[in-house]
Amino acid sequence: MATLQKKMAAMIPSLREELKELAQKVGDKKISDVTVAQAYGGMRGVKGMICDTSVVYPDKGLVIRGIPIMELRERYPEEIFYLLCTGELPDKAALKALQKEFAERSTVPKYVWNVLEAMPKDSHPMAMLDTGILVMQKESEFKKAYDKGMKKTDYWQPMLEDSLNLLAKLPGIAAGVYRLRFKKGNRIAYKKDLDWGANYARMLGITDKTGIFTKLIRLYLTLHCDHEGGNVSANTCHTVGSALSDAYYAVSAGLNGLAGPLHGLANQECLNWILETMKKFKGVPTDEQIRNYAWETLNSGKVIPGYGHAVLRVTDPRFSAFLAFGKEYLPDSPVFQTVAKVYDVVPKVLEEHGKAKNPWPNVDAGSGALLYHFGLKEFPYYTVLFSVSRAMGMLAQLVLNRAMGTAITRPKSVSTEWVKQNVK
Ligand code: CMX
Repeated sequence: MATLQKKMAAMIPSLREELKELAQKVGDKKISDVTVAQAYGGMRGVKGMICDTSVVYPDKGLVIRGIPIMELRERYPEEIFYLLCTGELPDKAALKALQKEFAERSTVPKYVWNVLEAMPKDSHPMAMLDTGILVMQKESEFKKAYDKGMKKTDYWQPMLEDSLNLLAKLPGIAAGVYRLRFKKGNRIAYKKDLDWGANYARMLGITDKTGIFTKLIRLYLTLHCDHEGGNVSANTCHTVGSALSDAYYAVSAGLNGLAGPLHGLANQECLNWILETMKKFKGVPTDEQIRNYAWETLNSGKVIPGYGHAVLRVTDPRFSAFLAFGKEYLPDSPVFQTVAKVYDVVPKVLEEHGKAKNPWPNVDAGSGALLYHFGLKEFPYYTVLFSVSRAMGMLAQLVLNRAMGTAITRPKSVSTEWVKQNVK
C-alpha cells in the first residue's frame, strides 16, 4: 500500500468526481428543516455540513469510516489517522512509513519553548498547548505555497504537509507542557524508533515498568480521535480552516473550544466526582452509598459528570473500551473499581430522575480514573491529552475539506426582531 500522500493523491480525483455527480443529481434536495428553538439552541440536530471522517450514531456511538470504534481499540493511533484521511487502514509498510514521517518531523522549534517558558507559571495547560501550536504558524507550508500562488486543486497537499508536521510535534509539545507546568524536570526527547503514542507516554516521564501506561496512552489517543464534524472543536476548526487559514490557526482555534467545561474539560470534573465519593465514604463506596451521593448531587441542582450526551442514547463505546481496559489491566485499583460501580448504579438513578435524555456514561466517565491510577494526577492536564488525539480528526477533516474544495462557512443569522416579524 502507498504512503499516506500517495494514497490520498490517488483517491482525491474520484472523490471530487463523486461530489460533482452528487451536486448535479441531488444538489437542490432538502436534508434539514430548522425550527426557531434549534436556531436559539445551538443548532442541535440541524444537518448543515458534511464530514466524512466519522459518524456518531445515537444507538451505536462513534464509527470511523464505517468501522465501530470498539473494533479499532487495539490499533495504533497513527493507523487511525491514516484511516480518517483515506477510509482504509494502512498495511504494515504504510504504517511504518507514517511512523518514520512523524519521527523525522518531530523536533519542536526552540522558540516554542522560549515562548512557553515566558508564560505565567499558573497558565492553564490548554492555553500553553494552544500557544505552542499558534506560535509555529510561521512554519506553515500551506501559507508559503498560497503566497507563492497555487492552484485550488493543490490546496490539500501543503495542508497535509502541515498536518504531518503538526501531528509529529504535538506529543513533544504536550509532554513538554506537562513537564514545564507541573515542574517535572527536563524535557524528554522523541525516540525515533518508537511509535507516536509510545513516544508521548515516554516523554511525559511517568514510570512505566510494565508498559501498561503506554498501552493506555495509545488507547486514549485512538478513542478520542474524532467525533464527526459538528462538535465545538471540530466545527470551529472547520470554520477557521474554511477561510483558508492554515492548520496552525485552525487547530489552535478548535482546541480553544475543546478547553471549555462543557466539552473537553468535562473529564476532570468526572474524576473529581469519583474522588469526592471515595473521600466521603473512605474508599470504594457501596452501591447504596453511590446511589445516595448521586441523588445528593442531583438534588443540589448539579449534573452527574460523565453521564448524558447530546447525541448518544447508549453507553458510549469509548467508555466501554476504557472499562474493558481497566478490567484487564487494573481490576484491583480502587479508583477504577469505583468507576465500574458508578456505572452499575448511576444510569438507574438518572432514569428515575427523569431529566437526562441519555442516562448512560460518555467517554469522560472513566478515562481520568485510569490516568489517575498511573500517577498522572494533574487534572487540568487531561484536556491536553484529549487534544493531541482530537488533532488527528481535525487535521484529517481540514485536508479533506481542502481536497473537496469546501466553501467558506457562512450560515445566515437572523435577528430576534426578524423571528418576531416573520415566524407566525
Ligand atoms: N446529570 C444530571 N442532569 C443531566 C445530566 C446529568 N449527567 N445530563 C443531562 N441532564 C439534564 C440536563 O441538565 C437538562 O436539564 P434542564 O432541562 O434542567 O436544563 C436535561 O437533563 C436534558 O438534557 P439533555 O438533552 O439530556 O442533555 P444535553 O444534550 O442538553 O447536554 C450534556 C448534554 C453532555 C452537556 C449533559 O448530559 C451533561 O451536562 N452531562 C454531564 C457533563 C458531561 O459529562 N459532559 C461531558 C460531555 C462529553 C462530550 O461532549 O463528549
